[in-house]
Amino acid sequence: MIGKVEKILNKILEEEGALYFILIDPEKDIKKEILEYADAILVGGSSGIIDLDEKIKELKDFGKPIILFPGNVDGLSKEADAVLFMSLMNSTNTYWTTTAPTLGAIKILKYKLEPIPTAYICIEPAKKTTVGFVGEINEIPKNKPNIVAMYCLSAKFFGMRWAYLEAGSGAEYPVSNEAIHLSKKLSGINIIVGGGIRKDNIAYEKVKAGADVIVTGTLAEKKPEEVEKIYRAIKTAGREKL
Ligand code: 1GP
Repeated sequence: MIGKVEKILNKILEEEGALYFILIDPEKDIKKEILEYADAILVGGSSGIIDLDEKIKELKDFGKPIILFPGNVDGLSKEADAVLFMSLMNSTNTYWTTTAPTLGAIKILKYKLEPIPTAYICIEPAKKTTVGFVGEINEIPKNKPNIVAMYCLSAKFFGMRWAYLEAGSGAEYPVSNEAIHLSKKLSGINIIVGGGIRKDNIAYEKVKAGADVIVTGTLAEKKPEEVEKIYRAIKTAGREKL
């Protein structure tokens, strides 16, 4: 069943052609004003979180949906609105494909969090980043866009409505336009792209290639002045796609 948050996201997508998610690592401090540019706030990190409930409460004033992006079962909070309910599809360890989400499921139910079924797919150079190490990935080479697209098709057949193509936080370069294009074309599900996106022209290209959502994380900490430009590029490309 499609929940309230997902309906909001789909509506913005229909009207504006693309979405911008800002990822907050609760361990790090950011300039909160930039959150006005986010269609949704993702909260998460791959390396353990303290005081998650308190951090999320502070973000509620911005009136944006707060979606958890859990790095593990401890990344859940009843203060959030929804959670990317993810399987790290190309992990070599079944803990990350199915066990962690299974262990988290009962808490999600009790906390009344809206699960958004999402395939999490890690692509080169993700192995050099935290998610690649922690998630024990079978890294998809950057020159194999067809494999990325096949994972997205598989995700669709599993009933997942979203796929997150991840190059890893702070990645040297982002997921290729071709991988995004083929994934969207083959699966038709909503494609989220993140990792290593730091410039507005790159965000623009990714949306034109087929990304429905662009995620930036590091930018909020290191170059908050770029956030507005990225937002504008995403919305321009989104409108051009409609
Ligand atoms: C990480 O894709 C996100 O999961 C964001 O990556 O920190 O490189 O923007 P960056």
